[in-house]
This record gives sequence, C-alpha cells and structure tokens, in this order.
Amino acid sequence: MTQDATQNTGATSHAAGTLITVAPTGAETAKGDCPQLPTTLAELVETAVACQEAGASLIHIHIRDGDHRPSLDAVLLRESVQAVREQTNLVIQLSTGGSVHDPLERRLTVLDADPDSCSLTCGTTNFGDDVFLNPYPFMAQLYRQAQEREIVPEFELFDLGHVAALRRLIDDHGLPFGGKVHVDFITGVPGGMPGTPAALLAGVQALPAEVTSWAATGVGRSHLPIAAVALASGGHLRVGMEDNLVYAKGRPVQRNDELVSRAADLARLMQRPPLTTDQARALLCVKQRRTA
Ligand code: KMH
Ligand code: ZN
Repeated sequence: MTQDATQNTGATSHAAGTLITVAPTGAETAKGDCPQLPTTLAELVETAVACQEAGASLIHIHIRDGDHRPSLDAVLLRESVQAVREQTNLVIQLSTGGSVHDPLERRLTVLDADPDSCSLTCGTTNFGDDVFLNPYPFMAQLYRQAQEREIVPEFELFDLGHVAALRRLIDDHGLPFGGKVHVDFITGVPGGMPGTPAALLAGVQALPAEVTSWAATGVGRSHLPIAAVALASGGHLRVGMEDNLVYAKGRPVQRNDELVSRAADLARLMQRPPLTTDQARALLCVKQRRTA
C-alpha cells in the first residue's frame, strides 16, 4: 500500500499533551569534554529521577563503560534498565544506534535487556566525518526481533529518505507491537536533514498514514526553533545532552533536567502540558513489564 502526504491525518492532527523524551547521554560526546554528562549508572538513575520530576515521560538511554566510553555491554544494559525501572515510571528506550563505531550484530543484542522501547533508525546517514550505518536488511531484522519480543520501536528519521524507508518497513512487516507507530525526527546532524522548520514540516507531511505520533529534536543550535515548530504542529519533543550541550549563548547545559524543565514550560505555554508517564505508556502502547 502506498500512501501520499494528504492521507496522513492522525499524526498531524493536534495532540492534546506533549510526550517529552530525554536523551541524557548519547554516544558521541566524551566525558572529558563534558564532565556533567551522565555516564555512570548512579548518574543515569539520578538523571532519570530528576527528568521525570521535571516532566519527561520517556528516556532514551545509551550506556557507558567504567572508562565512560560508549558500551553495549549486556550486563550493564540489563542493570541500567532494571535500575531505571525500579526508580522511575519512565518509558525506557534503549538505543540500538549505539555509537558510529558499533558493529550491526552488537547493536541487535540490545534487545536482550528487555526495554519497553528501542530506537530503530530508518537508514544510513553521514554523521559529521563518520557514517551511521543502517542498511535496510538490518532495519528489517531489528524490526522483526522487536515485534517478536513485544518491544515498541521508535523510528528515528534523520533524513527525508528515511520516511520512505519507514513506508517500506511497514509494507513489508506490518505494524509494531501494540499497533502504534511513533517516529522521532532528529534534525540538524551534519549530513542529515537540516534543523529548519521547512525540512521538519516536509518530513511531517510525508509521514505514512499509519504513524500515530511524531516527535522532533534539533541538534545543537536548532534545538529551540525545532521544539517550537514541533509544538505548534502537533508534534512531541525530545531534548537532552545527547543532542544539545548549550542551554543559551555562552551558558553550557549543567543538567539534563534543565532542558526538560524548559521543554515542559514551553509545552504548558502552548496549552499542551507534559504527558504523565502513564499517558505516555498509553500513547505508545508499551507492554507492562513491571512486576508489582
Ligand atoms: N549515536 C548516533 C550515531 C540511536 O540512538 O538510535 C546514533 C544514535 C541513534 O544515537
Ligand atoms: Zn541515541
């Protein structure tokens, strides 16, 4: 089935509340360059608690090893999921993107940690001087494994071509577990779609009709303009130090919850207050994994 932009009514209609995702760490910033980046398990949990308090309902997690380097260690991933699950009610999303240096096979093993959600990037992107590799067969394998394990994917779209690849994925493999299709536009990566209102809205217009919600983030200085356009256009927000290390001109981000608080204030101002964690779970139809 082929959809054109005009058929998309669901995800582009105005959303009542705002899903705020925090991406606190990422894989591309060194702790040495940014000591306030949460890289230990204790820092991750403390960040998660503070960000939930500030209005986040989903956390996109990359972990680091004992030397603060990006890691896909199975034990550490499972410990991180368990610790954040114990201390918060956030929807827990593990990155399957890892760092630009992680091999594809290792990235698939992230699902073993049993997160609520996983990222699934819909195509290869130049990433500064590096390449973030996501060939279609890898995407399809990851998607099928997520379906089997009842993990809800978030489709990450770094470029307009990724929207077409999402269309192909749904045509080939059907809907995700739970039936909701949530996407996140990651704009402003050098090599991907620019962090401009025009580029974001072109992506939104092209979304398949099956998409039930969309979010956006602007990397670096496009952070605030993209948040404003997303809120004005029915989209949700992703913020955090994975994407942005500068709170304002000359003022580095000190803590992820500062970015979440500002996003929550913006959302309230736009009459689209932050969703609670339970509302976010319902929006994304994630499986109940907590034991009472
Ligand atoms: N670290 C980037 C190359 C994801 O988390 O799924 C990829 C990334 C995407 O962060
Ligand atoms: Zn990420």
